[in-house]
Amino acid sequence: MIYPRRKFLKNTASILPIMVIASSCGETKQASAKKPIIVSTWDSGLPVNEVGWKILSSGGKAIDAVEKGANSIEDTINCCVGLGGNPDRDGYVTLDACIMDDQYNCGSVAYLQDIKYPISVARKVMELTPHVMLVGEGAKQFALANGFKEEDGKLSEVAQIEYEKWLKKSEYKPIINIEQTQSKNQNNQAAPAKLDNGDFNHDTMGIVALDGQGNLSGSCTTSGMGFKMHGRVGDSPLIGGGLYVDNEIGAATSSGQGEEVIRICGTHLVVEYMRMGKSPTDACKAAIERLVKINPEKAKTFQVGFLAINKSGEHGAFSIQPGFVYAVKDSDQDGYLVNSESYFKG
Ligand code: SD4
Repeated sequence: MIYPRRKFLKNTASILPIMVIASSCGETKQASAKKPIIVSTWDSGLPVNEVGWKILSSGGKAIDAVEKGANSIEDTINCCVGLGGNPDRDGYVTLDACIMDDQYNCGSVAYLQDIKYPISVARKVMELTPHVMLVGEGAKQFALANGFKEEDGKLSEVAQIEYEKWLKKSEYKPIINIEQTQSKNQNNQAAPAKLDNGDFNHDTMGIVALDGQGNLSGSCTTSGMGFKMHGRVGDSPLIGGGLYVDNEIGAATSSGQGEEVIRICGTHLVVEYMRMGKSPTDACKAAIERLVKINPEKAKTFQVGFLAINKSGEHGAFSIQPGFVYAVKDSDQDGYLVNSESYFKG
C-alpha cells in the first residue's frame, strides 16, 4: 500500500517530540511527560472523571483511573449503569463490560448477573486468566471465586418503575433514545442535562484516559440496552466495539445502538483513522460516516456516538444524532462537558 506522504508527515509530527524526549532521557521506552486527561461519555461522566482524576493527578496509572471511574458509576443505586440499570424484557439485569491497558492487554465480561463491579471482574479476567472474555454463569463463578460478592438480584426502585411501565405495552423496540440537543455556553460546552430516568437510556459509561507517563487505557461498562432480549449482548464488552486502546496511537469508546457499532468494529475503526493521521474528532466523524453510509434511512432512527483521545491528549467525538455529550477533566480546568457534533443536525 502506498502511504500518502501528507498523512505520513502528520503522523510523524505527532510522535516526534515523544521520540526526542525519550532519547534525550536515555530511556528505551516511550516516557515523555504527558498532561494527564480523562474523558467519559455523557454528562454522568463528570463525577466519574473526578474519581479517575484523583488517581491521574497523583501520578497514578490510566488503567486504575478508568477502572475506579467505572466502579464509581457501577456503584450508584438508581442509575442506568450497573445493577441499578434497566432489566431485559424478562426482568433480569445483565451486565457487559471491558477494559484495555497500554500493552494490548484486555479483559471482558458479558451477560453477567448479580455482581456489582463488572469492570473489575473484566480486569481480573485480563490479569488472572489466559482469556479475554468470560460470559454468563462462568463469568459469575469466576467473579465469586475472586472475592466478588453476589448481590440479591432485585431491581432498583427506578428500574422497577421503568420495567412496570414497559410491561404495560411490552413493545419490543429496543431503540436507544435520541436526546434533545443541549444548550451550549460561550465556550461551546454543554450544560449538564437533567437526569430524568424516564427519558434517559444512557446505560453505558465509556472512559478513556492518558496518564502522566503518557500511557493510554480505557473501560466501558453497561447494563446494556433496556428491555433487550434475554441473552442479548451489545458492543460494550467487545474489544474493538465499545472500546479500543492502542498505546501508540489513541483510544476510543462508544455509546448508543450496540448492534450498529459492532457492524463496523467501531472503536477499532476510530483508532485506525487516528493512525492514518486524523484528529480524534475527524476519526470519530469518519467512523460515523461509514456507519451512516450502510443505510442512511435507518441511520435516522438510532443514535451512536464515538469518543476518542490521541497520544497527545487531544480529544474529540462525533455522533449520528445531536445530543451526544462527553465530560473532560485535565489539569487546566475544572471538569466540563463538550457537545459532540453530529451527522444529522436535528
Ligand atoms: C448497548 N451500547 O448495549 C450499549 C447501549 C448504550 O447508551 O450505549 N446506551 O448497545
